Amino acid sequence: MTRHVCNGPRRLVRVGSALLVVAALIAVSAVSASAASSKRGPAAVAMFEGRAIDLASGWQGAQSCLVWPEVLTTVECFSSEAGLKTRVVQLGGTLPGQSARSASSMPFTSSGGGATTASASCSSFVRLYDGVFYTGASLWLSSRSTWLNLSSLGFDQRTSSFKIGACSAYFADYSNGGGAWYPTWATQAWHVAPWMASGWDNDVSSVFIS
Ligand SMILES: [Ca+2]
Repeated sequence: MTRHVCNGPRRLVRVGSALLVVAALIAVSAVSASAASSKRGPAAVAMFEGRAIDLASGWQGAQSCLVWPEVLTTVECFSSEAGLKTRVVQLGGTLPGQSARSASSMPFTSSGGGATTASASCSSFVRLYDGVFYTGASLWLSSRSTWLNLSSLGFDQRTSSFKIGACSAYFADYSNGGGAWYPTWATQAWHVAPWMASGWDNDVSSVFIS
């Protein structure tokens, strides 16, 4: 009597003990936003206390600068943010918070509510601060649909806190939107940040207001 002993090898395919983590799978969800980058940079020359200063080579004592090319022919700087606010009101602008009381209680915007009018400037400003908790020198920006390079404004890699206005924005590591982008969920309309996300303190080089 013969027995067939089937000795076929059973292969246990063992998955290697190391689990590969593919860190590069972090989806950048906002790529679809059409970013028509323009090489047109904002003017580096600003008016401060009656004289022209070159922002790219330092603010020379100015504490707050207003970049509003849709209204002003040059950038204007002030010795305090209060002075800037007075100027904005004088020019017929609205200060953030004046008409939008719901801002502070809305850390996120609903995905369906992206209705913003497509004008050249946002109805309220993106405000960047050199210090945490909105202290130190501040830069107010309003121009939409173009990358604003902060180096030409003397504010490259200085942002340590910020307030977004009525229009969502993107912050980039390099000029013209290059390099990594600041977490886009954190720069939606009305978002404020008393300090930067990890790794982003004094790191923002360009800003896009959508
Ligand atoms: Ca800073």
